[in-house]
Order: sequence, then C-alpha cells, then structure tokens
Amino acid sequence: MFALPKKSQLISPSEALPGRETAISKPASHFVLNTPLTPPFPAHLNKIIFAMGCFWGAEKRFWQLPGVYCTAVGYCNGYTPNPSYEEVCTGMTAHAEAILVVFDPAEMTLQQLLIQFWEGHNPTQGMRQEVDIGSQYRSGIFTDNEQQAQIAEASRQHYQQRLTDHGFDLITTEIAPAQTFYYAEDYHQQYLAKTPRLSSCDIPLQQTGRPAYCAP
Ligand code: MHO
Repeated sequence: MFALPKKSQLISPSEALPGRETAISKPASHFVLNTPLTPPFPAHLNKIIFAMGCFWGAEKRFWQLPGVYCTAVGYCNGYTPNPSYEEVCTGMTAHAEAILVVFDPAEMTLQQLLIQFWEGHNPTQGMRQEVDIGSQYRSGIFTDNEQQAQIAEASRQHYQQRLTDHGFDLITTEIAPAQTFYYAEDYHQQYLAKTPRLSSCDIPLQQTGRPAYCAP
C-alpha cells in the first residue's frame, strides 16, 4: 500500500533510459579556481569521486580546500550514457549526483578529504539526502584504485563505530570503483559561485557543526 516512489529505488540496467552517444557538456575551466575541468590532469595529482546529495553544495565544500586543483559535478555509476540532469532527476538512469575532486596528495590527503565527506552529509539515509529524495542523492565514494578503496573502507568502519556508539543507523554509503563520470551541464559546474542563491546545500565551511558522533 505504501510503496516507495520509483525514484527511491535503484533501477535495474534493463529499465534505464537510453541516453545518447555524445556528451551533453564540454566543460570549460573551473569558474573559481580557473583550472581545467577535464583530463589530462598534471601527473602528480590524484582524483576521487564523492556522492553526498545535491552536488551544488558538495562541490563548493571541496573547491574551498587547500591542495584541491579542480572540482567538477557530474553523474556517476548509473547506467544511462550521457544523461541530462532532467533524466537523472527521474531516477531512471541510476546515476548519483557526484563531485570529481582532483587534488595534490602532497597538500591534501585522501584521509582529510574523507573527513569532509563523512562529516559533510548524513551517510545513513539510503536513497535520499535530507530533503532531497531519490537514488540520485545516495551516498557514495567512487574510487580510482585499490589503495583508495582500502582507505575509504577503513574510514567507513571508523565512522560506523562512532555512529553505532552514539545510537545512529548503519552507513548506506556505496564504496565502488568509479565507472564513467559524465560531466553535468555547464550551468551546474560551480553552480553556487555562478548563481548565488539560498540553498539548503550551501553551508559555509566555518558554520558546519561537526555531527554529534564526531565529538571526541
Ligand atoms: N533540492 C535541491 C536540488 C538541486 S540538486 C542539483 C534544490 O533545488 O535546491 O539536485
């Protein structure tokens, strides 16, 4: 009787929208950092992809950090090739809204980025993030190599222990190798720098209270 809306379930590959062969966006340079958004990136840099709800606020969180070369928003680990934002919003592509973070490991470690990830959203909500409902808002860490996967898994266990100790739920974050990252439309790139507006996802870093379970 109270079936979950379709958007709140992860669809199967056979249900996915067909998409298209060509990219919907050819991103230019980073609106804030003025760096390229697409590869090839300088060889000393690493990259990782995070999904943590609406990608506007999450992207801003990461581009403000030292050692971050560029950030970009896109659609990740679903089935539909080259999806549009409207298609992703139907839940029929299985993509997650995601942030590509390219960083210099000499200045910014993966562990530091993971703190921003875990403490920058609620990783226990399944197919939603606060007011935003649907599989596109699920939590995920999409890794570039096995070493990243191990570090991400260790940090998941660390935060799960903290959550459990404080009576919180199980983490629903998906940790998986990154598949194709489809860049979102240009207007979504660095959205909160281009389009200042009140948005629940735009939380200044200095105002971000650490969640209760992170307290020592
Ligand atoms: N609730 C959000 C969703 C936008 S996001 C790019 C908003 O409209 O502010 O999914």
